[in-house]
Amino acid sequence: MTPDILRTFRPWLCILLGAGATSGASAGPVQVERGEPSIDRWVYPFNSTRGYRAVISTFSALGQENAFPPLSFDQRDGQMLVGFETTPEIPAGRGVCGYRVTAARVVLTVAEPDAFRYDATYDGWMTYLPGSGDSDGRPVEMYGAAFRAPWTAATYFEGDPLNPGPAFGPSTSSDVRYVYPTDFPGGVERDVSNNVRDGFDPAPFAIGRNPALAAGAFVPVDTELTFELDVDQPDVQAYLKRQLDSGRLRLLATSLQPAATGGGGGPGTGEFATFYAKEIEIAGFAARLSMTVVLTPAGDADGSGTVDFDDITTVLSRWLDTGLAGLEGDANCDGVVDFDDITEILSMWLETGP
Ligand SMILES: [Ca+2]
Ligand SMILES: [Ca+2]
Ligand SMILES: [Ca+2]
Ligand SMILES: [Ca+2]
Repeated sequence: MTPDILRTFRPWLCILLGAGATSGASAGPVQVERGEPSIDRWVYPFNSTRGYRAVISTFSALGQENAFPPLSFDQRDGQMLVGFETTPEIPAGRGVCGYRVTAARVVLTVAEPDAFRYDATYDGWMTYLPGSGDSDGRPVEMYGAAFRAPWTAATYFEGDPLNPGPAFGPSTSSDVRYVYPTDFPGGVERDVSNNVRDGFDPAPFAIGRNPALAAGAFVPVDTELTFELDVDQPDVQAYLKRQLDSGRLRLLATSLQPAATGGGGGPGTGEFATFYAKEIEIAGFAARLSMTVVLTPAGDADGSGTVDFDDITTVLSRWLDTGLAGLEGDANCDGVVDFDDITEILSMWLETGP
């Protein structure tokens, strides 16, 4: 059946569904606010505190990745893991199609005065090549967090002085860290820690921004950087849905800001960001989360939270699109928009009633 034929049936569908009304499966958006993370850890080979450090830096090892064999370093060397539990406001286990995130932002607060310059836009990988030049500093980026065996998001924990958390990785080498940043292209975890070496531009979930700052200006201490996650980007949305289904959100702040010259840490100007961890124990300084989520019922093709005629319209407008399960129009969560989605909408409608 084609969209044209469906449009022919539209008047009948309208009568059947009572167009304009909504089904009984209606639910408003759910708001989640967290004033501090459940976990924040410095992900860095030489971090001995494993979770209980009060400040966390993000920087690169560009130019020094292999300067000390047999050690090797990821280009995004110092990374900041932050995690928030999303239950009970958002119930876990609804399946990835049981959620749609309409807004998500994380705020990090800068812990050192005038240590790096403000760059609110992504810098392409080629701008990091020797001689390419950059005059306005480097952005701090946020990505999803992926885990390597034997650790998972559920088991990787934050330590304390008596019980240090899991190690950085099985060894001090590149490409092995137990938690790494991913941009989740097509729903697949890929490590973006060495994107300059590997010659590709990842898609950050967010860039740390503060509209009060001037481009290229040094960032004052206690400045807040807001990471507004790009929920309209399908890979970001897919990542967040998976996180909500597990009940835990994990994100990594990373940068390619140059670490200090000499004495280890890589060449460069030493302009890199340091943020407060929750162990600073000063109100308002820890990472915080604000998130808005629609709990979407089966048949909700447009993620509005209700099943109604707009879902039929959405299916028609996205007819035969394919992608990750739960793409717009995919009412039955099988990754393709087709007549089965119409059937799903109708059956859910008849089940819940207008
Ligand atoms: Ca911590
Ligand atoms: Ca720049
Ligand atoms: Ca809907
Ligand atoms: Ca489908």
